Amino acid sequence: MKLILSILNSDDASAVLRTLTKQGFAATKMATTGGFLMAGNVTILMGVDEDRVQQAIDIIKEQSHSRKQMVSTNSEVNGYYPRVPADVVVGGATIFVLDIEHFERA
Ligand code: 2BA
Repeated sequence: MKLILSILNSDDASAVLRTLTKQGFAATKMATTGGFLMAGNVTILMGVDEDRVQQAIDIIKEQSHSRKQMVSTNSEVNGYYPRVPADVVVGGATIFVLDIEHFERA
């Protein structure tokens, strides 16, 4: 079994979770905050059998879209205010796949 940890734009989370659930995947959604923009995003945790990992990744990728986010001179980024407005491309999804040493439901 693997742990898939994916960080998504909040606007994509419902569609991703709906599709994953429909396909029989178990998932946990957590409200998280990106360290760079300090904006809300969503992290989804999934324990997945190895032979279904690629299917899960494909669903996440299909339903996640990249967006340009304007960082204005009033937005604090890591303790600084940009001198000029800038566009940052955020997403689609940032996906990590980790080995699981032990899994059980108690
Ligand atoms: P944030 O950390 O808020 O980053 C938002 C976007 O800002 C990033 O989009 C990237 O385009 C840009 N960015 C991040 N760090 C930067 C830096 N040091 N200098 C310049 N630009 C930077 P994504 O790469 O699509 O990341 C979206 C969110 O995914 C991130 O939100 C963070 O919450 C998470 N993430 C991305 N890479 C990660 C990693 N290696 N480890 C943990 N979380 C990660």
